[in-house]
Amino acid sequence: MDTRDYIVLEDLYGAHNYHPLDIVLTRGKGIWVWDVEGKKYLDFLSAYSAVNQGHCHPRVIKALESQAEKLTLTSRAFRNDQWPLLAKELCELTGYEMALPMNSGAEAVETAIKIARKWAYKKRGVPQDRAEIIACSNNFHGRTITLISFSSEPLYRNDFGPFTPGFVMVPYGDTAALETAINPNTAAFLVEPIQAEAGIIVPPEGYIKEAKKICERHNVLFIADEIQTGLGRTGKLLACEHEGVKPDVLVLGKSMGGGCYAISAVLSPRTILGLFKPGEHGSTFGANPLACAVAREALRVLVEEELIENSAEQGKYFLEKLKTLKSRHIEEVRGKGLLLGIELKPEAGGARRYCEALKEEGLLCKETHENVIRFAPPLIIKQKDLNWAFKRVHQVFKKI
Ligand code: IF1
Repeated sequence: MDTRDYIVLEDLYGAHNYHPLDIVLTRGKGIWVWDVEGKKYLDFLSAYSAVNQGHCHPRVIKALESQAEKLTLTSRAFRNDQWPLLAKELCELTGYEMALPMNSGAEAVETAIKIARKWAYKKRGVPQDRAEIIACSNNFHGRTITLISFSSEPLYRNDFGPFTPGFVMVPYGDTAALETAINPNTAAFLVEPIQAEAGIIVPPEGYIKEAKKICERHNVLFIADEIQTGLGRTGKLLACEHEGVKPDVLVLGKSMGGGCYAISAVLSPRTILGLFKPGEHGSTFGANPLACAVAREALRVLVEEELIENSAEQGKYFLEKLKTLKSRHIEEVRGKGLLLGIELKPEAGGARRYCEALKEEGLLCKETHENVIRFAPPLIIKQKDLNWAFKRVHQVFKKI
């Protein structure tokens, strides 16, 4: 079977909820992936930051294999010997007291919302069923009905109502609007430290710090969705660290699973997650020993291979290089660590054709919305590979 055959099959039997680049990948190693024709590409997307450790990292795969031979799933009806260790290691790494494991990012954000509501009723004295969560315009937190209920993107919402009530929207980057939106029923403020999906939107400097202060002043929880920005992506363990902020509730996902297993988590002090009582929340696959063994190794790799430091260093290097691009089509180059984007001018004809052209040159990246090309290579990437990538980017901008 060749590329065409796979595409025909997928389009015939698979739902069309995506518009992928037309390459069919079959193998990955480190920063490289290969398609079914044997053509090699540099992965400059990392499955939206889920593959921070690189494809098929030998240590992660070894952890996966050896755990798979021992025990894979118990459900939470019984305990297993991996979750306690992951819980401890994750709390020690991030500086929190308690962790709650889920599978997908969306589930973890839903979990954070549930516990914020319970906290509001038990600790803030909000009347039952009146709790409000403040979220930001252009947010992306996942695809469930509740999460799209406060999306400002019509594509994610239209035709999927009715929606979950209890959410209030404020413009991203606007602390005055946040403070105005807070009222006696407010439970939490939910925010991405950098809005990745919205187009690598970096908020004004000091925004996260000021927003946290406002939340403290009004006794409102500050929930950071670091599913994409966390675990080294922006050059710090957590993107909130850039402003010295420790969220009350932290949501992690994606590369926690080392690029090979879905696992996510919510972290907080005991005073918050400690409010969950047995039976109030859970998941069949949450904290399964296979996921936990993989996550433990994925986190060790992140620290021991100094991927956070590498992300900071290489990200700075690549951003400087991108800034040397001379093209009348470029509006702005921005980002932190290895979460970078090129925003094109509206008249550039859209980011998609740039991604198509980069693919032809062997560099895989993805547009976000109309006009932003997103770059997010695995955090193991070295300078010489960035030079290789830059040559391709440079060529494509020269050609188009
Ligand atoms: C898709 C986007 C990225 C996230 C943040 C929660 C979630 C995500 C900050 C939910 C997920 C993914 C979802 C994936 C593509 C990707 C994406 F373009 F859609 F928006 F990365 F930018 N919070 N982001 O980025 O996590 O439930 O998916 O595990 O929907 O196609 P999930």
